[in-house]
Amino acid sequence: MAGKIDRRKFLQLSALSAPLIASKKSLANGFNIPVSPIVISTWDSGMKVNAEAWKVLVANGKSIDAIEAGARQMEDTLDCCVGLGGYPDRDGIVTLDACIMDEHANCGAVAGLEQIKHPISVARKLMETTPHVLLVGNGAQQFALAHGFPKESSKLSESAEKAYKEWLKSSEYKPIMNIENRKYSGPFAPSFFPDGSPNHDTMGLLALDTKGNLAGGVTTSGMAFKIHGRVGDSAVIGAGLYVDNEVGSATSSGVGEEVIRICGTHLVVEFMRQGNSPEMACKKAVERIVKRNPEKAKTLQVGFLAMNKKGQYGAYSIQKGFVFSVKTNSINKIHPSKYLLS
Ligand code: SD4
Repeated sequence: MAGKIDRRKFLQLSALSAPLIASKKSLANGFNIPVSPIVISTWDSGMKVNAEAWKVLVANGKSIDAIEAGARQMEDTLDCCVGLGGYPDRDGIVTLDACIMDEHANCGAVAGLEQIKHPISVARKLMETTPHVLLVGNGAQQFALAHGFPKESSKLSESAEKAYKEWLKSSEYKPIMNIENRKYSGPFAPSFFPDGSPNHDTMGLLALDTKGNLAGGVTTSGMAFKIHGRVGDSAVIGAGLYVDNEVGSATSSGVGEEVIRICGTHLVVEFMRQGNSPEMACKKAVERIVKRNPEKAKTLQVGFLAMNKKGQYGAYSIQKGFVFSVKTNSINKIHPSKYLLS
């Protein structure tokens, strides 16, 4: 008798635990995980960025602090596309764009910032100490200097100088980028990077802390060989970054003008508000770009990355090649993004 009851109980328990087992299965794909803390970021370079952000998150720190720590890691790295080692504009000057946003919709941004190592921290300082949201060029630099950020050399990094000299031979502005990531070789490999390795990897990152608060940040040297004074999506709240603590957050990488045209990340967050998953929200934003100009889209790359309030995440890009990095308690890896055009 006791054996029978045990068996019945066992069967009842098995039935109850079936959904749990099923949900564990979906956990394995990494896309359906209600979890915090979590940090996700654009590109494979996001692995190191996530590791820095994670130190803050795992110590029950705030998502905004994790974002700043992660972005600073990238700004400290010698890289084609972020920080002072990045590729210059067509006048040979490195100009940096960055923005940051917290769970209260506080935000700060800098654009065209020269000779300052940590634009993400300048953006945060602006957010926290002034009523303003965006400073550009000289004004942004003066603000940074006044707040104790040291002025760095204007000398190009060795790789940036090499790339710039190579580009000067044609001086043609061709924003073909990341249609194939550096790990893949393909027909759309960027033509103006002499060693063939670096293409353009703006750093956008999104975090959810243990208190359930979202924050995000973006930092970049912008499109290589742009017109001096050009500002991309990475300094524009609602384009390169948007955070709504009730719904979710999104960031972007790719040709910034296309992202600005559709207020890209704000659109992604609104799609999530309507009940779409992060991946579907990103897909719909990508479709909006492609629908407006299908012919032009064939040679464009834009990728969106999003996370909702539950820590579920997803991405979508126009072309193959966009990847993103994820860090949770149980995941630490690079994901390829789905894409629209083949
Ligand atoms: C820009 N969106 O300046 C940036 C470039 C970028 O990966 O994302 N590169 O338009």
